[in-house]
Amino acid sequence: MIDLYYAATPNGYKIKLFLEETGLEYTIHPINISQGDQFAPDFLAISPNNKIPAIIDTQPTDGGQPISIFESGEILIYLADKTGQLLSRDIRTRVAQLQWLFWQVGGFGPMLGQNHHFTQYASEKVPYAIQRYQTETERLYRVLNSQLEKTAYLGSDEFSIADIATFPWAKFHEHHHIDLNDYPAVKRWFEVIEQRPATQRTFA
Ligand SMILES: N[C@@H](CCC(=O)N[C@@H](CS)C(=O)NCC(=O)O)C(=O)O
Repeated sequence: MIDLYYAATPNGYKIKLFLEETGLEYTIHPINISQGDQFAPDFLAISPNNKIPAIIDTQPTDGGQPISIFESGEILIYLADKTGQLLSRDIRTRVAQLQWLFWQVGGFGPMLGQNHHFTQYASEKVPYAIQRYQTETERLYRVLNSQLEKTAYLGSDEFSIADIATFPWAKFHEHHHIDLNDYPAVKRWFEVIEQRPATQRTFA
């Protein structure tokens, strides 16, 4: 059983999407990040960086005490290893998939998050910041498009946790002023993942 500490944000959706894909049993514990739940001592004990998502695996494969994990990239790798799904065992494919997973957690997520912040939430309009993050967002979409011209999914022709990490951010492309028609390979990839039953359940 997986306890998922969750809010309906791109980083939260990643883990829900994995759990829906694999059928692992899970319970959602909502964390209201607008009201400050992420700063509660009980939550900080699991997620010291005060961010969702976090999980507790109450039945780790070693049969020992529950394991708690924060950081979406590590949660996805842990769950992929636990289930033997959605991360290749082939060394070369695994490298390709993991480098795109890290590309997402280190770039595509944080930069698009800054884009959302400065274009939608900031109380003050800061043209320099808006332009900086919009330019970087478009660059990242070009990088994504170039890769998806070469492989069906991120890093390989197999759907993996790299796609699971990236799709929930691309889902909000309109929020970061991206027209997918300008990125045809991303559009093709996006539409294929959008149709997966687990994706439909995750975003229902
Ligand atoms: N690097 C973290 C980022 C997680 C993150 O940014 N979570 C946001 C929601 S999408 C959050 O919890 N924000 C609350 C806060 O910053 O106080 C991960 O990949 O798990």
